[in-house]
Parts: sequence; C-alpha cells; structure tokens
Amino acid sequence: MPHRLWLALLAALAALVFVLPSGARPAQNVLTGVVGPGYNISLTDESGQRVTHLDPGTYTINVSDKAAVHNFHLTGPGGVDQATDIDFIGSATWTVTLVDGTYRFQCDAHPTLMKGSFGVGTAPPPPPPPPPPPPPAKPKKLAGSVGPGARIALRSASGARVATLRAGRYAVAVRDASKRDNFHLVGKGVNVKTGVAFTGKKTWTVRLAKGKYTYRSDATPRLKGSFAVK
Ligand SMILES: [Cu+2]
Repeated sequence: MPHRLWLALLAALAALVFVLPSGARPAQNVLTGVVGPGYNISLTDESGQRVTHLDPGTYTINVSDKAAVHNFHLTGPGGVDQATDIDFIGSATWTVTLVDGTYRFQCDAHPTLMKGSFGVGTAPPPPPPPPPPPPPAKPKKLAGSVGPGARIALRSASGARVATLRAGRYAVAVRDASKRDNFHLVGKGVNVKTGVAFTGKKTWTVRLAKGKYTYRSDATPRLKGSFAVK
C-alpha cells in the first residue's frame, strides 16, 4: 500500500477516535417544564434532576401545563420571556437561548407559591428551596382523673402515672367523677380546672414549658400530684 494511503487511513482512524466520544454523547439541551395539576412547578433536565445550573446555549424546553388555573412563565437575560396561558392545558415547546445570568420561572397566578430559578454560565446556582414546613405536631394525650373516692391521678397514654414530660403541647382529657373534688392543673402558663361540684369530662389543650406542674383538688389538700417538664 502506498505510503500516502497509510497516512490517510491513520488520519481517518485518529479522527474517528477523537470524534466518537463527543459525537456519541447525547446533547444535554432538552429540558422539561411541568406545572400542575397541583400547586407545583418544576424544570428538570434529561436525567430528571431539578435544573439549578446550565451552560449557556440553546435549549429546547418541553412544557407540560396540566392545569387551567396555573401557567409556566420563564423569564431571564437575553430577552427570554415565554409563557403558557393560565387557562391553557396542554404542551408547548420553546427554543430558547440562555446566556449568563439568573432565570426564573413561575406560575403567574401564584407567583409566591409556585416559582423556581436557575443560574446559567457564570451566575451561581440559586440556593435550594427551603423544605416545606412540617405539619404541626399533634398534641400528645394525657388522662387526668379525680374520684370516685379520694383519688387523683394524671396518666400518660400508656396508663403510667406522669412523673416527667417533655415540653410541648398536650391534650389533657380529664374525667371528674367526684362531686366533692375537682381536678386543677397549674404551672407555668397553665391554670385549668373543673368545678368542685362538677362531674363529667373536660379536655384542655395546653402548652407545657420547662418547670414543675401540679394537679390537685381544691377541696381536699392531700389530693395532689406533680410532675416535671424538661
Ligand atoms: Cu398557579
């Protein structure tokens, strides 16, 4: 084989070796925007990850608008301003050229609830959104009782007499079975009681703080108990 042909073949092989790796890599330039059906809006990349930072370039954004009360509105540097209509349900495809800077997307009907942003190029990625606040904890249950006869108690849900508790909210369900005694719970920030002549059930939701709490009958001084809140 002539020398020149060998050189040409080698050059072709070298070109293949250098071209293939980048040529085989899929272009990372398709993004997916979703809004609805609930109060959610997101922009994700091809691997399904939330978009926080992108290289400058041209991107295809496939938007899926799943609610007639929300829209997807993207704005940012370079004159990018694309939106679906709020009452629109369906798909839209946008081609946008992203340059250095911060881009924002939101639902125009709920811009404080439904929003996101990402940085492009030299712009730093935005901080991750704060996690949703946890639902308020349900108050833990306590059972207070007075009577019948000369007895008074405060028990936990397991039935054990309460000696120590953690600070927090508690629902105290009291069963007052005595016409001569009452159940009176007192301590920091709490002062609740049944009537001495009263019999029946009462439930109080109280916030117990660190310190000592006592429960007693106001009619019979020796009928009393106490617990510590830590
Ligand atoms: Cu909305």
